[in-house]
Amino acid sequence: MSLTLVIGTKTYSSWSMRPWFALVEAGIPFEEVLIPLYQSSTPQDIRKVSPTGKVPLLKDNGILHWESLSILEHIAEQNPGAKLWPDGPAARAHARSAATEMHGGFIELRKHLPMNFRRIPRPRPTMPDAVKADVARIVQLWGEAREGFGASGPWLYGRFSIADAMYAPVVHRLHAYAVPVPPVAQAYMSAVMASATWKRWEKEAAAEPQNYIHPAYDAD
Ligand SMILES: N[C@@H](CCC(=O)N[C@@H](CS)C(=O)NCC(=O)O)C(=O)O
Repeated sequence: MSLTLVIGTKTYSSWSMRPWFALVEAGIPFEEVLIPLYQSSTPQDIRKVSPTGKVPLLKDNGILHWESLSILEHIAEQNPGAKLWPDGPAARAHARSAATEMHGGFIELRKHLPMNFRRIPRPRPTMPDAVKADVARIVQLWGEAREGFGASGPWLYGRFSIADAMYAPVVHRLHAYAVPVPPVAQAYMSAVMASATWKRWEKEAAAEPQNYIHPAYDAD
């Protein structure tokens, strides 16, 4: 398998982080191509390779995959040994539903708490009720996963799965905006942030050049 993953700036690109996280965590080799976001050339640079004008994109032996969850499904299908979905019908149903709920939802959280790996963790001055509702639903889902299916390890369903990749940027958001969460969610977040994969993304984001940085991102 010859894989190329096209991603955006690691500091900001939450959708890029998802398939990257799964590939690295599963030890699947790939070539990374990074297109910096928020540059004057960004829209045309992404359009050259992407039918949607968005990243991430995966090229597998010349075949293009777009949309983060579709990319993750392809990675899981091509790498059955990596076991990127949990075992058992109930855990799989929960994990697939939770991953899809993330892909299509939590709009308010995404809008008000954008991913920014350079942010020094601190709360926003105000937190809209709609964001609080998204957070409440997320911690409910994480609690169900951890308490119902997570006994074998620190990830949502014990072993690492695509659901963890889908929620990795949410872990960052809740941490970076110092959002209070229950102990089960906090323990899960600490485990994700302690992983070598997380630390690698964090280190590579911190090493991005200054001209990748969008000043408006850290306004409050
Ligand atoms: N639904 C898409 C969302 C992709 C997306 O919004 N990507 C952002 C970066 S995180 C992007 O490409 N932005 C570039 C732009 O809008 O110019 C997915 O799941 O991959």
